[in-house]
Amino acid sequence: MKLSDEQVDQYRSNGYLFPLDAFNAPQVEMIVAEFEQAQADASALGLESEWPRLIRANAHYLLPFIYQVATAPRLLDPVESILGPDLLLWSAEFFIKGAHTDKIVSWHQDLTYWGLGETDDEITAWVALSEVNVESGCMRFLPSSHQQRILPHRDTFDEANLLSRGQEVAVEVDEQQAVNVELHPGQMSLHHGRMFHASGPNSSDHDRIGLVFRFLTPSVRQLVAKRDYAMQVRGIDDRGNWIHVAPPTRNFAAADLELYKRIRADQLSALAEGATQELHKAY
Ligand SMILES: O=C(O)CCC(=O)C(=O)O
Repeated sequence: MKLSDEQVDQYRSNGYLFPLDAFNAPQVEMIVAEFEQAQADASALGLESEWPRLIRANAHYLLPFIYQVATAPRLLDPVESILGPDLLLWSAEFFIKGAHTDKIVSWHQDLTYWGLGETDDEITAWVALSEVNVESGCMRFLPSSHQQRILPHRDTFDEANLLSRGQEVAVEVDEQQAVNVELHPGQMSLHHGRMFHASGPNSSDHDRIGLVFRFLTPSVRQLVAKRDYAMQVRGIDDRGNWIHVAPPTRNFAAADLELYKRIRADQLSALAEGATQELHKAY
C-alpha cells in the first residue's frame, strides 16, 4: 500500500493527500464497536465524566484497539512512504462533532503549540469513521500553506472550538482557495504539521467522527516540555529523544491511567505555554 512517487510529490507540494482507502466497511464497523465498548468500559469504571478528555488526546496509551488501527498496513504504509521506515505514534485523538452541533475548528497550524518545532517529520493521518462532508463539518485545507513557517496564532478560548486554546492563525485566510476534505467511512487524509486547516459545524443528522493519528520520525524532539513520550510502530529508534511506551493490553488498566496522567501533565507544559486562560475542558 505504499504511495506512488506521484502521490508523494503531491503531498510534498500541497501539504496533504486524500482520499486514501484505509479500512473497508466491516473494519469500520469493528472499529466503531471497539469504540462503543471502550465507552461502556469507561462508564463501568466510573470514568464517564473523564471520557471526552481521555479520547481527545493520547487514546493509544489506554485502548489496545487504537494501536491495532494505527499499525494497520493500509494506514501505515502511506505514512512510511512520506516519513520513512522508522515511525513513532505521538498521539491518537478522536475529533467528534455530534449531529447538529456548532462545534468548529478554526484555521490553525498543528505544530504551533506542540513543542516539536517546525518539523517536516510529523504527519497526521485523519481516518473517517462516519460520512465526512461539507454538511457534517469536514476539514478544509489551504493548499501549499505548509510551505510557510509557523505563523503567530491568537487564542480565542471559544467553547465551540475543539482546539485546546481555540487558537487561530493571526493572518487572513483566503477561503476561496480552500479544499474540502470529504471522506467516506474508512477513508483517510494525510496532512503536514504546518498545513493551514479548519472545519465548520455539523449540520447533518449524524455524528461526524474522525480518528486522528500523529506520527513522527525518531529525529523529532520535544523542545518545550521537559520530556515526551511515544509508541514505536515501525522500524527502530536509536536517537533517544522519546520515552517509549508499550501498547496497552486492555482498556483503561489502572497503571495505564496513571501513566496517561503523567504524560498529559508533561505535555501540557508545552500545550499551555503562554496561555492566559485554562485550556479547553477536553484537555
Ligand atoms: O477534525 C477536525 O475538524 C479538525 C482536526 C484537526 O485540526 C487535525 O486533525 O489536525
